[in-house]
Formats: sequence, structure tokens, C-alpha cells
Amino acid sequence: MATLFIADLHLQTEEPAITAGFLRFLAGTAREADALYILGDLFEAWIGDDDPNPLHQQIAQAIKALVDSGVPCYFIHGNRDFLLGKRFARLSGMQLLPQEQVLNLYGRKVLIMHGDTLCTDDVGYQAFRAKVHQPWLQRLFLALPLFIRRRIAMQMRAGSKAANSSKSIAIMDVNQHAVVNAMETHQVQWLIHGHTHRPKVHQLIANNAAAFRAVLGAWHSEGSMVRVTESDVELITFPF
Ligand code: LP5
Ligand code: MN
Repeated sequence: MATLFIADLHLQTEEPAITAGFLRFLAGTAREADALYILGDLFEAWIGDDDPNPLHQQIAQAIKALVDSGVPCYFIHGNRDFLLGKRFARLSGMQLLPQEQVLNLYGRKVLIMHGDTLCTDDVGYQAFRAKVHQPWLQRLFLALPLFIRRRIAMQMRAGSKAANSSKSIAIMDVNQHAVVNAMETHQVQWLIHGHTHRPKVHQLIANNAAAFRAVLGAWHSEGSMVRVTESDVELITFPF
């Protein structure tokens, strides 16, 4: 049997092919799994569980069908959907996990996270993240009318795009010390994350031994997943 990991689908009404690919994945490949873990940025931008966007209902129903078929589904927040809350979790049957979680998969200890917290060289982003993760600010934002929240999210997306265009590729990647530090804190030889959209399995040294970091790809024109079995950890791309 296998446990599956995906991240960075960035689902939005404007990208129906990605939604269709995800729905097919949920009704097909995922049904055979022991569990499905979604490691953040499932949605392009989440402004509250009360957003009546029909896409959200459709996705909740599809995930619920998977869960009801006997495949548990877990979610770690990304930097686009960190406001996804208990109401959507209940609707979809997903279980919300903290930002870092260690799993024991078939005897292998694996650390999972979205990956944005590893990008410690991106000082501007880390400052932004610290601000928008303040509970009082989130409560204030969620109390605003939806049209204002939508406008603020659009301004943040525009600000982010503008900021990213002047950042180097290296700054927006993970920091090696942050990676080793996370793996040594949790005493693991495997790490799976997304966020950087640079799919690859990297080899490194952590805890004075060989260690591996599997980076999930974003779902642009094809799907990306990590499949963990008793004998293997594979990074797989597949057509929608
Ligand atoms: O997301 P992406 O790929 O463009 O870049 C990320 C980092 N950017 C972000 C910002 C998100 O895109 C914004 C998402 C909105 C979610 C919904 C709204 C919820 C609001 C809640 C309020 C409590 O995560 C980017 C990283 C990049 O990944 C690579 O790691 O570099 O970081 C930034 O761009 C941060 C900048 O350095 C500074 C941010 C500018 C934001 C401008 C704010 C304007 C707000 C106006 C409000 C009135
Ligand atoms: Mn991300």
C-alpha cells in the first residue's frame, strides 16, 4: 500500500484543467492509497471559509467522497491558504495538521511541512508571514466583508508578484541550514515539502547520516505527487 503527498495545486476558477485533474486524481489514484496528505497551497488564495465560491463546495465534496471511501485526508496550510479553517475541514472531512508533523510510514520517519518556513533567506517574506500569522490580525481580516477581503487578497497577490520579480532564485529557495536544523530537531532522515515549485529529491547529511528531501512540484500542466511505500519514496509526475 502507499501514502500519497501533494501540494501547490493553486486551485482557482480560472484554471479548470487543474481542477479537473485533481477531481480525477481524487476519484482514481487516491482511492487506492492508505492516506492522502495535502501540504498547502491547495487553493490560489483563501480569504475565509465563508467565501461562497462554488469551486470550494465542489472540492469539499470530492475530498469528502474520498474520505468516506476510507482514505483519510490531512491538510497542512500553505502561504496562500493559511486561513483555511475548521468549517471547510468539517465540510471536506480533512484533518488539519500543525505546520510541521512527523509521520511514521511503514517504519520510516518522515517530516512534512509546506516549506515556506525553510526559506529563511527571504527576509521580506518571513516578516510578512509573521505579520499575517498574528491571530488578532486574522480575526480582524475575517470579520471584514467578503468584497473587502477579496480586494486585500488581490493587493497582496500583486504586491507579492512585484516583490518576487526583484528577488533572486536563490533567495526564494530553502536555506540549507534551516533544512538540516528542522531534520535534526525532529530526528528524521526524510523530509517532504512543497512551496518552491522545484520538484526534486535532494540528498544531504543530517543527524550525521544520509538524509533526503523530496520537493513536490506545482500542478501547472501536470500533476505531481510523492508516493511512499514500504520499500520506496518516489517523486512522480502524471498527466491531468
Ligand atoms: O505567493 P507567491 O508565490 O507569489 O510568493 C510567496 C510569498 N508571497 C506570499 C504572499 C501571498 O501570495 C499572498 C496570498 C494572499 C492570501 C489570502 C489573503 C489572506 C490575508 C490575511 C491577512 C491577515 O506568500 C513571497 C515569497 C515567495 O512565496 C517565495 O517564497 O517571496 O513573499 C513575498 O512576496 C513577501 C514580500 O516580500 C512582501 C509582501 C508584499 C505584500 C504586499 C501587501 C500589500 C497589502 C495591502 C493590504 C491593504
Ligand atoms: Mn507556497
